[in-house]
Amino acid sequence: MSLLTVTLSVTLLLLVLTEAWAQNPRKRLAPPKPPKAQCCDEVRSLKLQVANLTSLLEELGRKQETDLMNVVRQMIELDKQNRQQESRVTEAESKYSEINNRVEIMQLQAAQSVTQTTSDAIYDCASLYTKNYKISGEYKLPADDFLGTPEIDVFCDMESNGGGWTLIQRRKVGLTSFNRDWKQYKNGFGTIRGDFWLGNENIFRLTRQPSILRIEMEDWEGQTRYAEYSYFTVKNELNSYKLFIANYSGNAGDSLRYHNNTNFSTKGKDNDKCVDDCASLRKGGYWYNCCTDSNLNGVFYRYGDHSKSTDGINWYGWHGPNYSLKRVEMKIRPQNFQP
Ligand SMILES: [Ca+2]
Repeated sequence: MSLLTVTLSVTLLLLVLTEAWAQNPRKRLAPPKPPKAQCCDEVRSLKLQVANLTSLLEELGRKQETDLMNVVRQMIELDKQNRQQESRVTEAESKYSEINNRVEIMQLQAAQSVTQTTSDAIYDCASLYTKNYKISGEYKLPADDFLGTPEIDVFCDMESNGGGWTLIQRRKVGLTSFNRDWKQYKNGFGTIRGDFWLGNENIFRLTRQPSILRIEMEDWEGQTRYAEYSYFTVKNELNSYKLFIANYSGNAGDSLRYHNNTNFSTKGKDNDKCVDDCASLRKGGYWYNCCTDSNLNGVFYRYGDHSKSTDGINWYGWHGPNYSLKRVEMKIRPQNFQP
């Protein structure tokens, strides 16, 4: 190694050492920066406070929302309870008024039976109406020699179109089968406050006085229609309770005309004008022709099933052969009745 090289090396080493010494103390001696650190701490603490406040606010908001929801829920529940109570009151009221009506009717009938003479005999709901029985409901008609009727329970409609109507048929509940035999249709069946057929024998006797037939119907949409015949009578059993109707008026269409001048048929008694057995096809007792333009004693179908069959409670003039009505009432009144 030459002297020059050694000298250079030592010089370089010295330079490096000097540099290292010069940097180290500078670092060690760097002054602290208290103002900057203090500011950051304050900001950090403020930020933390803001964050805390924000989460507190959020929590409060959530709590308020929950409280509000609870209040709304309670209000809905109260409203529901209120409505249930209201409907219970309404039900009780209607039961009460019904009982009241029955009591009133019974009192009136008791008074009537004491003062009754042959000249003001009670044949039907129309004669009750003219004697001031103006509440719709169940009545007992006494046996009558003129019409040849036994004592019968009837339902009187004292409101529709002037009142005085004796119901001969009703469909509204749907639990009573109308697919019955001759004898049952002859004597009547069902319950007078629900679904029933008054009986062909009773209808024959009641319509010995010139009568009007009124048919009221309701569909599953709550619409109502009616058909009225100012002439209505049926023959006696020997003549198969043959139907005679005339002079249609109404808004349901004339769907009984097709059945005019036909015999009554039931299950097991095919009196219709058809090769087919209409009563078993349409599952009711009726004045079947070949077979129907209406089938008011057909099968009661509920909403949803009411448009699937052709043996339902049909009135072709309104809803055609594939629509079973929700409610039907057939009622009669003497032609000479003055409301
Ligand atoms: Ca036949």
